[in-house]
Amino acid sequence: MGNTKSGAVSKEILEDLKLKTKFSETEIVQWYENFKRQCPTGRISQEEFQNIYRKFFPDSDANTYAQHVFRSFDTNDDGTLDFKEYIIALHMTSTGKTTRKLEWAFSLFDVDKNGYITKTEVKEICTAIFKLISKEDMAKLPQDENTAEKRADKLWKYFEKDDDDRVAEGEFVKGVLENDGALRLIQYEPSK
Ligand SMILES: [Ca+2]
Ligand SMILES: [Ca+2]
Repeated sequence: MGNTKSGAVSKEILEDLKLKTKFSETEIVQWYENFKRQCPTGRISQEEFQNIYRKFFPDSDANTYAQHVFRSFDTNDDGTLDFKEYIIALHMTSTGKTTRKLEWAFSLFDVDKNGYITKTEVKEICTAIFKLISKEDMAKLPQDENTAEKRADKLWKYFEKDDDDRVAEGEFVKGVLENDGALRLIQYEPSK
């Protein structure tokens, strides 16, 4: 309702998004209308983003993980997600086991954004993932991955690096693509 004209997505952003994602113009326009309805300011703050995550994980502490995800999506580092960042995030996280998704996973693990992942960063993200895991799922974890440290150790082994080495993006993507075990450890999907 109201003035729909001024609320339309700009041609420039539209073209850019069509290029960067496989979404159609119709899809992008629809998402934009949705986005504007739910987020009239046109920007999602970290707090709003955390609130969204909390709804998906009502029985656990999603805050730390949500902070990391937010950081990985906020590509221009201005502390908010605009429509473009939001759509690219949607594109990267919804396309399954693709190189694109793994590049995003890499940026999630690269906490200090220096282009490499260290074992300390892997531990940090594993700790955040652990806070997401529900009590029920926690009880079902295998012995060798039932703490954040063990999960990080196990994941790190897939990259065949020393503890003080670092993993570049290509090595990360390759390591995860070649090992289903690694793919499972970089994420948490609730069992139901
Ligand atoms: Ca931003
Ligand atoms: Ca890093």
